[in-house]
Amino acid sequence: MWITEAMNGFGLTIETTEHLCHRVSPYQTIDIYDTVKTGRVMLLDGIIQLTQYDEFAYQEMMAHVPLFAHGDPRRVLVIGGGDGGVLREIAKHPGVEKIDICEIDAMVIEAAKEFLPTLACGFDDPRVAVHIQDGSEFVKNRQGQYDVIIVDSTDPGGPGEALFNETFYRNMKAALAPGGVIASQAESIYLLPEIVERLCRITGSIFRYAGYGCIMVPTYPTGMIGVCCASDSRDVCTPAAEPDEILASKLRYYTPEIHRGCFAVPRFALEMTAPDKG
Ligand code: SPD
Repeated sequence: MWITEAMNGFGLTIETTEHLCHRVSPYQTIDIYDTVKTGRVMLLDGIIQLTQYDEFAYQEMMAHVPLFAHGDPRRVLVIGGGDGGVLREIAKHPGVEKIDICEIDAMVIEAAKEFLPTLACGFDDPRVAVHIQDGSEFVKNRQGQYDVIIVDSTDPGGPGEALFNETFYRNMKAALAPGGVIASQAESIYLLPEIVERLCRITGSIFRYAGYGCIMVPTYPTGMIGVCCASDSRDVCTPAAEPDEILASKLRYYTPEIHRGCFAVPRFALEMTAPDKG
């Protein structure tokens, strides 16, 4: 059986072998399939969140770009990310002391633990504390608590809607310690250019430094997705630290060269991703 994520006039189709899980949470539908070529695939409300074939690209970039842009992160917050993949990547940094994750949907975490153990292993790290709550509420009144905040959200329109507005970004900024860095799932320049533009305008007007980084992910419609990274005190496009040999041996996508290079966007996307200081 073939399944298709249909989005904004595009479709991404994957051949499956078995429907392992279909659950309906208070927030969304959760589906996991085995596939012919791409390992297991997880969909929320019919939108592909990850496949085991290429999830490393997204999770590594979402985690290591902001962590290495910061250089010495100790306290990290993940908003969303209930599959655990971003946690797994953060846990590779021995200097990180505390990892909070705020996921609105406990059933996503349960499904990942049951069917996606290579991602949900991120929850096993003793530094991780899980908060089941709306991330846009959680981040309020946490002044100066985090070195890095990562927003691993679904697309706007579902439970992630509140994670795409300016108030949320202002609250995240307030929750950062001096030197802090944020990174958020920033959609595709081909698929959802209006969302890319919105996020770049918000981050560019709130933070001194901001950039849109491209990530190659063949199982997202249009084959790519973005990470929006921003800080008031660091040029996020340049890593402040680099992986040592041990950490580098655990990575398949992130390199310091990819970190610098991902922020170079194609000519047609320059205006769309330009930080607006207005
Ligand atoms: N268009 C889908 C974007 C999905 C982003 N979140 C993926 C979660 C993987 N940890």
